[in-house]
This record gives sequence, C-alpha cells and structure tokens, in this order.
Amino acid sequence: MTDGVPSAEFRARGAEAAESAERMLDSLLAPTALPGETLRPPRFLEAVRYAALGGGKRFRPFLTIETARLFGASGTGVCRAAAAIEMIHCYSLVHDDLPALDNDDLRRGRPTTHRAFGEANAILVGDALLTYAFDILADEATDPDPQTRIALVFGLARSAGIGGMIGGQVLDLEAEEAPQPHGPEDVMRLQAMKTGALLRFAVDAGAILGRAKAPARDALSRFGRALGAAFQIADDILDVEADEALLGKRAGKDAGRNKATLVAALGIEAARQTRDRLAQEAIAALESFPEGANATVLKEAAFFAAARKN
Ligand code: GRG
Repeated sequence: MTDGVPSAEFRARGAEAAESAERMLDSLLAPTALPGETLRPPRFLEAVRYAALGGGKRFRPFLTIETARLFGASGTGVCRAAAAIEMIHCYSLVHDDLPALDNDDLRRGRPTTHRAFGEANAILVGDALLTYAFDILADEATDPDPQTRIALVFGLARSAGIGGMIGGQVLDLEAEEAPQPHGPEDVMRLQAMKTGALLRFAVDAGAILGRAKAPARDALSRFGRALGAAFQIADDILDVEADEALLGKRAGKDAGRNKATLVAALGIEAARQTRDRLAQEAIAALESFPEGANATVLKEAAFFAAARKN
C-alpha cells in the first residue's frame, strides 16, 4: 500500500475472500435439509439468504482466510469457519436494525431485513444465523480434529456473548441514557466488546485453524485487538463524514442519539489520530512474521480498517 492506495494483491485477495465467503454462505443456505433437520421453510429461508448473501465487505471472512493462510491452512474448512463468523456478523446487523434497537430502514444499500420480511421474521433470521454458526463450527467438515472444533466454538461463543459483542451492545444502549457522556476509556472498552471482539476472533479463528503456536497466537491476538479498535473508530468518523449512498446505511445518527463514540469523547481530530495509531500498532504486532505477501496483506488490512470509506 502506497499513499493510501490498496495494492493490487490486497484487492485481489479481498475479492477472492469475498467470493469464497459468498459461495460458502450460498451452499450452507441451500434449500435442502441437512441430516437431522426436517425442512427448511422456503419463504423463511429466502429471508435468511437476504440477510446473509449479496452484500457487505466480508472483512471478517477475509481476516480468517488470510490469517489461516499465514500457516498454510486453506480450503473448505477455513471457508466454513469464515462463513460461520460472517453469519454471526449478519445476525448482529439484522437485530441491531430492528425497531427496538436502532430502527433502521437501510442496510448494505437495501431495505433492512425487517423492512423486507417483517419484524417477526427478522428476529427469527437473526436467531437462525446465530444458531447455524455454531452448527457449522461443530461439524467435522470444518476440521477433523475435535479439539480444534471446540476451540473454535468456545472462542466464538466468548467473543459474541455476554462479555463480548452482546455485552458491548448493552453498554452502548446504556450509554445513550447516561447523564454524562462517556470518557474515551469507557468508549474504547465498549467498542472493544461490541465490534472488536468478533473482528479479533476472526483473526484468532485463522490462527486456530492454522495450528499456530503460542507466540504467533499472541501476536495475532494483539493485531486483531488493535485492528478491531481502529475499525470501529473509523466507523464513528464515517458516521460524521461519509456519504450515505457510499455507506449503504444511514449516516449522522450517532450524534442525534447520544452514542458513545470516540468522536464525541475526543473530537474528530483526536479520534483520527487514535485510529491511525491503532492501525500502526496492529501492523507492529505482525513484525515477527516473515516478510512476504501473506503478512503484508494482513498489514494492509489494518490500513484498510482505518482508511475505509464504507
Ligand atoms: C446482536 C443486536 C446485536 C448487536 C451487537 C455488532 C453489533 C452489536 C451491532 C451491529 C451494528 C453496528 C453498527 C456495529 C458496529 C460494528 C460495525 C461497524 C458494523 C458494520 O460492519 P461492516 O462495516 O459491515 O463490516 P458490512 O456490511 O461491510 O459487513
């Protein structure tokens, strides 16, 4: 990456990961019932497919696929894990858009799932994606080694649950009602849970599938943590600055809702500096990896997380 322009290699690998994730999600969400299932209700499956297919940057699958590749791991199992993580992400978007939460009409440039299929279906779509993610990870098609599958299931549950993504969402809701605006430390903690935990696990999952040793696992965990923080601060800045058409969702909603963002806590310039420092921290965490296209592409992902336009 030079002068903020992503390299051809980064763009090619991003497109490749997005395509692999799309293909895998498409086949996992096929109409045929799996062994142990009875029937996949056709109209409901359409709603699940609407929520999971045909949109999004697929950044989490990219992180899993590229991290696994650092250790020579690739193929169906890695793509299945990447798709499972993306399902958790898609479910969080569907539920977050509901009238009881953000009450949004637009997501990924299209009507939100509850707008297109009704609120009851949207709740159930989120539930179905959440449940299916763990089904996929527990299946031996994802990895022949049961210990590896348990590590994936455990890691995803911890990152997406009470003390991770959901807990972060709860803190976010509480912040809207708080009498005083949150300071930067509280904002960073909330964001590390709400957004950071799943992004970090997307990296961890690649390391688990790649059977990475402890020092590499630690380095990647530091990378994932810093990248996740930079990604969310970029989101806060985009909410203030970005064009709604490019974002594919409503912009300018944080200020109106008293949202706990780093822009609100520190101002836009300091938020930008923090975002860029975190991207540098993420890159530094990968220093111990041998130079080469694989580590370089992950380092570029940290730039992308910070400099993204949507
Ligand atoms: C389970 C209700 C519920 C919420 C959990 C993650 C989350 C909390 C809510 C999702 C809404 C949101 C704005 C979260 C912040 C994280 C974020 C920037 C999401 C958007 O991720 P992108 O930019 O989206 O990767 P695409 O569409 O590209 O996949």
